[in-house]
Amino acid sequence: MKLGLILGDQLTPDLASLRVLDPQQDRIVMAEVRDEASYVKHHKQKIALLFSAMRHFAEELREAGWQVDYHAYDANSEFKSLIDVVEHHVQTTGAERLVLTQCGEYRLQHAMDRKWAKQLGIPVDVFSDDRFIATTSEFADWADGRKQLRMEYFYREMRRKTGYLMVDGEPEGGKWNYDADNRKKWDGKTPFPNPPVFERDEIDQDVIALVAEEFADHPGSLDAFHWGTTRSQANAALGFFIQYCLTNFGDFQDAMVRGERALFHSLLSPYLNCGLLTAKQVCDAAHQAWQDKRAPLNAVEGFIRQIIGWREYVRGIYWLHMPHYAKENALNNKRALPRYYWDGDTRMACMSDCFKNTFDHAYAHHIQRLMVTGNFALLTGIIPEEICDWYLAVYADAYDWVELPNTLGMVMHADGGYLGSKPYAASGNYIHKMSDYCSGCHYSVKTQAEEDSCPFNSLYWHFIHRHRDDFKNNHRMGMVYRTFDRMNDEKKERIIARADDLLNRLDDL
Ligand code: FAD
Ligand code: DLZ
Ligand code: SF4
Repeated sequence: MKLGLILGDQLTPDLASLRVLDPQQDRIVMAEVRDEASYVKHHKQKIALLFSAMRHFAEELREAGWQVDYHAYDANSEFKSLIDVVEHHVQTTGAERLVLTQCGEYRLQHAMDRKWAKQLGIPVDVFSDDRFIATTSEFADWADGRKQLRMEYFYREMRRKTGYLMVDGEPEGGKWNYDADNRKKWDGKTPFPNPPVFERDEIDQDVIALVAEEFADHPGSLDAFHWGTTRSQANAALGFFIQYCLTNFGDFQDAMVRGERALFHSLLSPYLNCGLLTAKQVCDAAHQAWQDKRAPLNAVEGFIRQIIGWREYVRGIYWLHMPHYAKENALNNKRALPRYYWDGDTRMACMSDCFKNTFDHAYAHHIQRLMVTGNFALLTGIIPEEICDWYLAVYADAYDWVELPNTLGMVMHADGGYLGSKPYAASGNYIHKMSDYCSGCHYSVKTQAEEDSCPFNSLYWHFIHRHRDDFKNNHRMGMVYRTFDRMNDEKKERIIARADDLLNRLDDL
């Protein structure tokens, strides 16, 4: 008899390990455990979503005829970690093998590979996670011999592999990428659809009460817990996105609007990452909308690229370069994460709105993460590990394999430009151009070195100035350095002095 362990982010009925197990003979174990729930201070909604989705999935498996041993969270349990639970079950059932699907975090996978078989005294079979479009070895083959890895080229391979938006081997419409059409500020007119709100069943209610009690000191609120926790709710969320959001997804992909939590984004990442939806299912639905002429090409291409491009690409990089990737700090950052990343209390209107979305919903859309909270951490030189732990904690979709390359590589440029050829550093001007935040802000986006000047403005030039040696040979940064060098000395000094002052009292902004 074999034992199959299903992790919280493996809630997919045709998971690789389930395909090799036999419901008649083998047993499944699933467990809510302290170690997984607290390796960072996960947002309350992230834990609630995972625990509830795990409990619903266990029911789904039982209905399909599986024998499932499920450990609900108990703070006083003698089992603190997954290996504790598995060891107990191996002993009580006499299982001869443990069967796993490759997991999403190096920390756990490493322990499984190195320690579990020895500790359990039985063989451990690990199957590749084929819910992804590319296997980790396929990515490694593609990366082999390339000096720099560019998402765009990998993405084209994935387009060819999947056939999405391909006509006779050529990209639909003649172009691979329609990003240039996807940078509009919101027009102030197109109405935002209200994201679906799901009814809570008994399982949800039990879990929400448990999380409120046991994880009270974790960040975020449970008041607006709207995530789906079953496969059918996740399917409904996908249907909602395709019907009401996809058409405008491309146009307003980079826009930000005060008080609007999702705009036309899909809110599907938590379901994709825990296995309630698969990448193929989501891309098939978007592709079908294009074929039925229900959504324009720039939107469908942009959406599919995020999934078969970015999502697969960051996973490939993660497995190619862990564990040393997590330790990189190419810009030699030394500053601690400011207080407001945890309490949300700041006079910067853009940051405040992103924090509110984060704490109320365990969500922020990509541009909020990249160009506001991420950009601020880049400009101020936050220690990569601190900002990475923050992103890993506060979002319902956060798992190391996807969070780390996005934060450490894309946002913090801490891998020395391996993932992105140029840092995504921007002044307040970018935020002003793409949002309505600045009109309601304590600071003025128009000035750089005054008492009330937008912090992003002087911090941007401070970043450019202090990293001249890091970027002076980067041809994509040439224009920026020329602009800086053309400023008169007095102006430069005032801007740098203003930034130094802000950096000295970073917690007070
Ligand atoms: P949409 O805008 O609707 O996009 C559709 C889907 O594309 C997403 O659901 C997601 O699966 C995928 N996607 C889009 N961009 C990326 C990307 N850069 N990397 C990987 N997948 C992408 N995404 C996570 O899933 N988990 C994380 O922990 C995570 N951490 C991030 C940290 C930082 C600093 C940044 C800048 C981005 C991070 N992202 C992460 C990527 C992206 O911000 C989220 O996937 C997206 O905001 C999720 O919201 P959505 O489902 O509404 O996305
Ligand atoms: C994120 C998470 C949380 C909060 N809790 C659990 C848990 O109690 N049990 C479990 O199996 N998985 C949990 N997870 C997801 C895991 O952390 C995730 O499966 C691993 O990190 C591998 O990606
Ligand atoms: Fe953000 Fe600066 Fe605009 Fe204020 S003025 S909202 S701090 S970009």
